[in-house]
Amino acid sequence: MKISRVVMIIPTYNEKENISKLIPVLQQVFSRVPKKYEMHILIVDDSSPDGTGNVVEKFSLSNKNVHLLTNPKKGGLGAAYMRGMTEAFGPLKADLIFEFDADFSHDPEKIPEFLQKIDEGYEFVLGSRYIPGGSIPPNWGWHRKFLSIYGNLFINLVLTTLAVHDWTTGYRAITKKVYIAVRDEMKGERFTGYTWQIGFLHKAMRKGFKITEVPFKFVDRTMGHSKLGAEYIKNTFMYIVKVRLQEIFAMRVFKFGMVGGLGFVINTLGLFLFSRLPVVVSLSNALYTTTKLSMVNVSGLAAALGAECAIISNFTWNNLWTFHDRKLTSAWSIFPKFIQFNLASFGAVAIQFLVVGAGTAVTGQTTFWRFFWLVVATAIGMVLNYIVYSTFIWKVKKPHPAV
Ligand SMILES: Nc1nc2c(ncn2[C@@H]2O[C@H](COP(=O)(O)OP(=O)(O)OP(=O)(O)O)[C@@H](O)[C@H]2O)c(=O)[nH]1
Ligand SMILES: [Mg+2]
Repeated sequence: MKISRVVMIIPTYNEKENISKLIPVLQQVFSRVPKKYEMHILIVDDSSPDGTGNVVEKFSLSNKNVHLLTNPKKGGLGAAYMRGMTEAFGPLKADLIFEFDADFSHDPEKIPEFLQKIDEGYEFVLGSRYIPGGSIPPNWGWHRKFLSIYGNLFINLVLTTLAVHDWTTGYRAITKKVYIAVRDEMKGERFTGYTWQIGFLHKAMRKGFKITEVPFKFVDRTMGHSKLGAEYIKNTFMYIVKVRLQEIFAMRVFKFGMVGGLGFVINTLGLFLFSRLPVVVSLSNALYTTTKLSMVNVSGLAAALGAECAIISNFTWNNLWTFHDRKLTSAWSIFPKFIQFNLASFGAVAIQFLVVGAGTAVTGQTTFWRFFWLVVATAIGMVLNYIVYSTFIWKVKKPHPAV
């Protein structure tokens, strides 16, 4: 997509001195970016008591590319950015926005470098403090340094990615394409400062956008006050753990495991209950008298009934939950698949018998080895079942060829 209109979104709360110095500095940098870019500034002010809004309004009279958006009350950084982006990509017709702080922590001289990366085809550019050429202020206290450095490492670990070095940075360039893809998921949740940044980046990353980093030296604010508080740290921690858990819960393998676990409980309970049910006892007696098969005893019959209950539960939950995106709905597709499912389950049990039998034949029948082979056999059975389910029973639906 051709990028021509760029809006720098700057949220402010009590930044009067900073903003009156920052706007001229930004205009200066704008005069040096390639002519194809039309640069704008959008200040999102939460009715700052110090009159930041009035200062911006004065600027906007003589600077046509300076815009002010006023929120009636302080609503946090996430809400300010959400409104700012809606305005920038909507009425202001931006192709690209920047997230930028008012307090001079973000070096404006780096703006052309961000634009260069966009030119190269990146869709999301982060200003990073933790790659060569970037830095945090040397005068930061050890706890803030520690939190910032190890906090980022921790986020990478929890979210199992190493692609990004600065998750919490508030210096970013974001294309409209990324915004469109991510915005709906960002609505409806109340984001504080860091969770907004982490959440937005994480969603964009999972959608596979092209992301890169530009190093910059973070400068401590000299005017105004920090809005960073202790509750930010707690919120951030809770947020990333929650996000990761949600991801795990959404994983097919996890659901498959849960359904299997429930099946195991049902199986065990069924064995216990059915073997005590008078009707099962008399049925087994009747069957034994007619067939004379020794396996048709009470526990054999109870085991079979318990197993079938587990199979029905597994089939139902896998259909409704694990493979809900490939759900079987009509009776005539469910019936043959249910038969296949039964065969696969019996197959898995047969393989387990074989593995335990062959294994203990080699290692001997001690309790340890029996248990060991049972675990191995169960693992093999589960993997095979998963393969059968996902490739035969709940096949990926092929789209109908166009006629
Ligand atoms: N509109 C709006 N802007 C906010 C709000 N909270 C913070 N900001 C602005 O967001 C930017 C970043 O906030 P800072 O307080 O600098 O947070 P920080 O950079 O993490 O911490 P320090 O640099 O130590 O102050 C600044 O321009 C703030 O004025 C808010 O609730 N509403
Ligand atoms: Mg700051």
